[in-house]
Amino acid sequence: MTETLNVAVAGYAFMGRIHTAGWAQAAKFFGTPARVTHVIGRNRDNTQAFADAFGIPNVLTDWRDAVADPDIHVVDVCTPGDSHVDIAIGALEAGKHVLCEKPLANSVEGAERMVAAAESAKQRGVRSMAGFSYRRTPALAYAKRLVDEGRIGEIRHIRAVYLQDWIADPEFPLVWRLDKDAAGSGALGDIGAHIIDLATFLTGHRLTGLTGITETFVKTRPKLAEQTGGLTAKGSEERGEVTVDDAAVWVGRTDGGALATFEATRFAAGRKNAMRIELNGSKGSLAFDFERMNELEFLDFTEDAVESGFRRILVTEPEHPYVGAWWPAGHGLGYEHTFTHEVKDFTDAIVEGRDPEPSFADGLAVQKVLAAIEDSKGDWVPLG
Ligand code: SOE
Repeated sequence: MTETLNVAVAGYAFMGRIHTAGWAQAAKFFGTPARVTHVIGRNRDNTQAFADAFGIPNVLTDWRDAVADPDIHVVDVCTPGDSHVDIAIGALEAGKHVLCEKPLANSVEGAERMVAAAESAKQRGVRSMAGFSYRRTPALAYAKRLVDEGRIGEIRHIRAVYLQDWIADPEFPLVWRLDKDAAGSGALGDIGAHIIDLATFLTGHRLTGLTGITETFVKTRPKLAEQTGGLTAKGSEERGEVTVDDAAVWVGRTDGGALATFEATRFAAGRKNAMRIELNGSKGSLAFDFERMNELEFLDFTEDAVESGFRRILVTEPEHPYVGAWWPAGHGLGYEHTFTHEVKDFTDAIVEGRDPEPSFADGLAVQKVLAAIEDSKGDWVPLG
């Protein structure tokens, strides 16, 4: 029988919360042999309140205590980017399997150190994975299956956008996601990272070069008085400087011969979590929008044009990836399910002794693209 893995989740505000829910649901719906035994947060009272609400037996205020605890097998890093490198490397060196939220680090150099630690830990059977949760959206996992089966042929265009509007109000306060030291970059790393990863996941292509520009529309904002939720906060009277981008656009070429265009913004009024990707190939097209996450559009270009058109596939059948473990056909899934699938896949890989995907090296590849976009300022930047 597989030993149940004890998981310590670092962070509890938004990602820590949803990962914790994911671990609990994975055990229930997929029989995943893991449970969250510890939550780590700097503020003891708030962390304890979270632990009480989510039924977590132990609270730690320093990640080093988790790393030193022989009873903890997995560390799940859900903190802001500025602590990823230290926690992940500390945990890997102590022999803990590590799942780390995206973007992997706040710099290429940090991500490289994490990859080195992951490679060395791998020799000792210790696994690591970057948390690009959208790969585990059933419709996107199914889209990948169609691409792999050659249903859209040679890919010519990758067209991806990630549109949100939660800071479009210039009076929205300076939360950590708007602070370069804490987050590394703005919309670029927070949501742009997802579409860079997804484009590679779906097509297998990597960018060979790009040109990009970024913009910070609102330069100062009220300083943070209180974080009231994952993406909500109250501001104070005092104002401070926004040190990250509000939006980024970039275009590139891929090693598979495609042209790729991307846009990431938190200023698309009315778009809440519109992570959209369209692929156009020689034999067909696929289109997806996370705001309709249970649907996938597919156009079979080999059909007679007179009757062909985009068909809307409801990705809610038990035969679709992950879906069979949930509800009867047609009943649909939500954002949180992607995290359940993520921790399930991560644990399966640990138990089966193989490397989970996406790896830290995949996370580093995304980091290099992010850095190239920031460096580009409209110039062409080749990617190795
Ligand atoms: C905020 O922009 C955010 O929560 C991202 O940090 C997540 O990665 C994304 O899934 C949803 O939006």
